[in-house]
Amino acid sequence: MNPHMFSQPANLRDMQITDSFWLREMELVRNNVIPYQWDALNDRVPGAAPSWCMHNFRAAGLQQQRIREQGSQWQAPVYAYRGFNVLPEEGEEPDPDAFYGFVFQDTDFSKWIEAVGYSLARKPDPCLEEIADGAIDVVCSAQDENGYLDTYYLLHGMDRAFKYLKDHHELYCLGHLIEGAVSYYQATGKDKLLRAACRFADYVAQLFGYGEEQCKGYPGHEIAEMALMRLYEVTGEERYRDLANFFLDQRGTQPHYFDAEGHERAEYEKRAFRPGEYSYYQAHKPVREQDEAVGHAVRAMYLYSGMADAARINQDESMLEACRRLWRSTVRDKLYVTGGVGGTEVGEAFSFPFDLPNDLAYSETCAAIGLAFFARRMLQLEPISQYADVMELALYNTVLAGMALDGRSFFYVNPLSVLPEACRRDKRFQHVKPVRQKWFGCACCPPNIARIVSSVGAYAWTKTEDTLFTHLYMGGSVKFRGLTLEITTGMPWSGDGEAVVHAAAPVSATLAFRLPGWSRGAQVLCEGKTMEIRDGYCYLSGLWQEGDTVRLRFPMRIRMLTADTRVRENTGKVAFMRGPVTYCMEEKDNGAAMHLLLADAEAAERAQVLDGEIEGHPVKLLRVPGRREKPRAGDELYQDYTAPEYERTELTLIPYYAWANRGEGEMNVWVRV
Ligand code: FUB
Ligand code: ZN
Repeated sequence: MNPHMFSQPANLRDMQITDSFWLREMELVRNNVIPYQWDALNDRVPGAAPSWCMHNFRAAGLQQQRIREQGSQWQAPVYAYRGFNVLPEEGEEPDPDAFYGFVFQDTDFSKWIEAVGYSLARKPDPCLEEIADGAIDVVCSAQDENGYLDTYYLLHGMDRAFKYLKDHHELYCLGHLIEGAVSYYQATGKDKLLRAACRFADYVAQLFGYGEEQCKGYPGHEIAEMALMRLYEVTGEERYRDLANFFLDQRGTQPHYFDAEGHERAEYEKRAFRPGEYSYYQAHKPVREQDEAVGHAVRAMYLYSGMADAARINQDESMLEACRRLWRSTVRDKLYVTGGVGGTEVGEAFSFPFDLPNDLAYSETCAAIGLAFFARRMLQLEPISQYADVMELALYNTVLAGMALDGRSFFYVNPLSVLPEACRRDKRFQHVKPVRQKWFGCACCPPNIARIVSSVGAYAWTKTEDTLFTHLYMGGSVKFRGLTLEITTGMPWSGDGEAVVHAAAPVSATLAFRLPGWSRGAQVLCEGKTMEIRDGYCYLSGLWQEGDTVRLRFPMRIRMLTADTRVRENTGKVAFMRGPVTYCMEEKDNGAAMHLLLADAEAAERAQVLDGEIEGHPVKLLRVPGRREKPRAGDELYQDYTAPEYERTELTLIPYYAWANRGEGEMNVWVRV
């Protein structure tokens, strides 16, 4: 562990992204997704499942008002517990005082405001800020006098608050609230929401801890850990770091808190206690002893991110070791070639090593986002280019595939092979959608995309006292120690680019550039500086002056990849990548029955890269020599074997992130060879 190398993300207000690829995504989020999501949060999207999010905050705000007005006369309404997802009964008019939606519905707002904050940090917008301030007023009006702020319990009655840590999401709501509040504060300097988040965190910090009277529990769905660490870094208040450490250190210890909670719950519900399987929650053992990425994939990624923050902030070697092991398990054994994670729908979870089904994949958009969180935090701890390679893979592929090119519909699940008929007719595929959806009752993914896309610059650059790291290449500029580094690049279609220094006076600094793992013969060229290559980064140190130029030469070739043979699904198949972009075939270009298509063994050398356009969005297409196996359909299902016959053809591949933008059809990432 080398604390001298610990880095912090560059401030979004110190950078400008002008990149034609990422700026488009950011503008899409700013102009389409954020307003659309605001409508969704207010249940104003025709034909989409209602969110109930702002409804709940308004209802809880009204309740707070009544409490204030009626004082001790006020009688809390008694609503029967109606489950994890509360919906109005068939034909019932929604009750303006009641809670609806998932137990974590508040987080729709928190993720939205987080994206708004990042977007405002990039580009002020008084109109948007006014809407956001209004929303913050509504949210803050719902907060209890003691600081508690989760509308599910505020509206259902507080007697059972914090009694379902394993399955309900109060601490998850706290985590997202903190993330949103910090983002908005950093962008605007306005601290109303930050103060509300601190009050909620303070309340939780009083209740949870090692004290005799305090609760020994921790979140069933992680995120509070990394959020509290962030709150600590922003406010300097040690109690937030201590609370995060408490949650991490308690997790999975014996006697098991979830057992104790389960007994209490069973008694309350007058039923027998059912012992649980806690690996779903990554609580099967203490975090420092964990070595395999298991359970619900989003939870896992958020936990590991919090652990990486803790390792850095506490300079905790054993925590770092655990993070390294979990990283390796994730990317060595359980990562899709699209940068997605989570092989099974059962529990939205990781499966066993190398179990990476293409058509039944879960690969939730949020999990890929979580992987990028984890990767960036590992980079902050130790700048090793593999972390950035994986972060880039997740961002350019599964994260972007989660959103349509027009920003108006979304994928929750990101399969690597789709047969629309199977999605319609086979219940095993009910989680797989062949087209993006406008919104989801459980709308975790769309606002998560909005927040990561709006803050992508914080993944591109991190800095120490004397070193600025460029992890991802995107056009734009970033300020560092009195200089501005301006990058031009053709990414993701060309690896060549340039970084030019602007400085009024010479600045002594180190500029570190990642050598992308996908590039063979990557070169960073610069005159007059000391150069060192370490862990996949090129470090250039010296006195930087106006006009100093670093040339980036990252040859980009078509790569034809084969999987470890333990990935049973992919034996005899290949996947194509170019730079950080993973490709796929769509029925629209290749016809139906794509399982009969084969790529030639030497396809990578003979493939062509073509300029194309998908829904007005410029892309590079791949044209790959291959064959089509002649169909064999007779009277009998089974026949005596004869060698298959093939006809020559060319396969057309498009970037995976752009699939399903031209109607419904088959899609395959892995192709027979
Ligand atoms: O439980 C909250 C969120 O909903 C999870 O992160 C997602 O996987 C979805 O289950
Ligand atoms: Zn999600």
